[in-house]
Parts: sequence; structure tokens; C-alpha cells
Amino acid sequence: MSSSVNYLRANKMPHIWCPGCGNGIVMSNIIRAINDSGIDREKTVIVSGIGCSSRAPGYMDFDTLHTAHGRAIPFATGIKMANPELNVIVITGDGDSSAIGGNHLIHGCRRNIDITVVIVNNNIYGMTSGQYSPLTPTGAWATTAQYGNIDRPFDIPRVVAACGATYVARASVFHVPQLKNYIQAGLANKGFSIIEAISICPTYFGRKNGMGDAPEMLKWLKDNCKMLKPGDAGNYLAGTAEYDVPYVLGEFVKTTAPEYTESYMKVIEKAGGAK
Ligand SMILES: Cc1ncc(C[n+]2csc(CCOP(=O)(O)OP(=O)(O)O)c2C)c(N)n1
Repeated sequence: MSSSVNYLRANKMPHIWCPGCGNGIVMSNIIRAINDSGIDREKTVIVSGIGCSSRAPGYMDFDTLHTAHGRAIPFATGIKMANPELNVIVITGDGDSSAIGGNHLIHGCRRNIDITVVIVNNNIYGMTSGQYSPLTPTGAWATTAQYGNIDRPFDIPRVVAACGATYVARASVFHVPQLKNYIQAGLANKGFSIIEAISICPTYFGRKNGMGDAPEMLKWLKDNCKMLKPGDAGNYLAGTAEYDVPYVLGEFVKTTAPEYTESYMKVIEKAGGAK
């Protein structure tokens, strides 16, 4: 494993993230996954929306695109359609991907376009100081839920599996080897891959929900995540598996389906080739 430092834009430092933020762990493991999978850096494009996590591509020395809130997947889709040889990676927050960008997320899954999406789920809108998102747990405090969130959160693996994603996994910023391995597996999958990274926001989630600082939040992840039992993915996705923790981690979907840009190339051939 080579140093991730070689892949950083030193001239963009210092970064904007708070002490103890999980974004650095996610970013470094995306870099390690890219490095270890041996994909061509010159053919790798990293796209993000808006949010603290969406600042990551700005610090990464690749071809990068920082787009509009919720719209990373449409931009990534355009890039992949224009040049299917590129490796396209999306970094997106829980709000960016599942609230304003939720419709794009489900249609990316449905199309099975060859893009790897890393959802950084810190349970909250970090950048705008703590509004609840569709991934905020029920009962949690948020600036927009002063008496506790009454919404039920999406379970990302179940949602994206139902929508047709061909690789779906979840890890946490405590479970670092799994996080890196799942991102690498997502990069290897020829189709739409989703890796949910359960992350920590000590400033707007941990502090306000009495969870303590970053070390306590990491300990919480250690104690409140369980690995999927072998052969149990189908049961988990069907809602029939019993796990007494908030987060089950593991690989939930590994399957194949026609990839969108390949299908589109066939349309171009049928129509008589690119003009
Ligand atoms: C169209 C639009 N609406 C709202 C905003 C304000 N805004 C910026 S970031 C953000 C939420 C970010 O939360 P999340 O995606 O969870 O990422 P995090 O900051 O937690 O990493 C919002 C609502 C915006 N920039 N553009």
C-alpha cells in the first residue's frame, strides 16, 4: 500500500474539516482503494455535490468536479456517457445523496451505469450546521428536530438494492479495512456500485446528541455495528434477519446486469455509428 500523500493537493491545505471529522478517513480509503486496484489515475474522475464530505475531491490530485448540491450523479453520468473509458467516482453526503439527490440515486441504480458512489453518512447535514437528513436516526436531535427526529431513516443498502445497484456494501470509519476493500470491490464492479460509509460528525451530531467527541464516537461505531453473517444478505435485504444493532455492515449485493454505456453503444451501432 503506497502513501496516500502522493495523491493529495498540498496547495489546497489546510482543509475545512473539524477536528475528529470522519471525512479524512473516507477520503484516504478511497485513495488507497484507487491505488491498490491499479486503475489509471489519468483516467479517473472524481465528482461531488455540495457539503463537507463533497469538499474531498478538492483535496485529491485527480481530475475532479465539484458540482451542485444533490447533482453529483447526473454530472458523473454525463462524464461516463461522454467517455465510457473513464473510471468515475462520486463522493456524496447523506443529505446530498438521499434528500435533494435521492431521485438521481435511484435512477443511477436503475440504469446500472458504471459509476462508484461513496455515500458518507454522518447522520446529519454537516456543512449547514446540523439539519436532519433522510439518514438521521429516529429520535436524534437536529437543529430542525429540537425534540427529536420523528422521521424514519432510509436503510441505504435496502433502498439501492431494490433499485438495481449491482454492488452494494456498507462499512464505517471505524471498520477501515472493510471500507477500503468494499470501495475497491465497487471500483472493480462493471456497473453502479454503492458503498455507504457510516461516518462521524463530532461537531453537529456527536456533541449535540451526547455521544462525546471523536474517540467516543468511534467506540460507539465499534459497539453498534455488526458484520453481516455469511449467506445472510438476502434475509437482511428482505427485512427478515435479526440484528440487534443500528448498523449491519458487509456486502449486500454482488450481481451483474447490462451496463448502461455498453447498452448505449449498441444503440449507436444500430443507428449507424457515431456521426
Ligand atoms: C440547492 C441547494 N440547496 C441547499 C444548499 C445548502 N446546503 C449546502 S450543503 C447542504 C447539506 C450537506 O449535508 P450532507 O449532504 O449530509 O453533507 P455533509 O456536509 O454532512 O458532509 C445544504 C443543505 C445548497 N448549497 N444548494
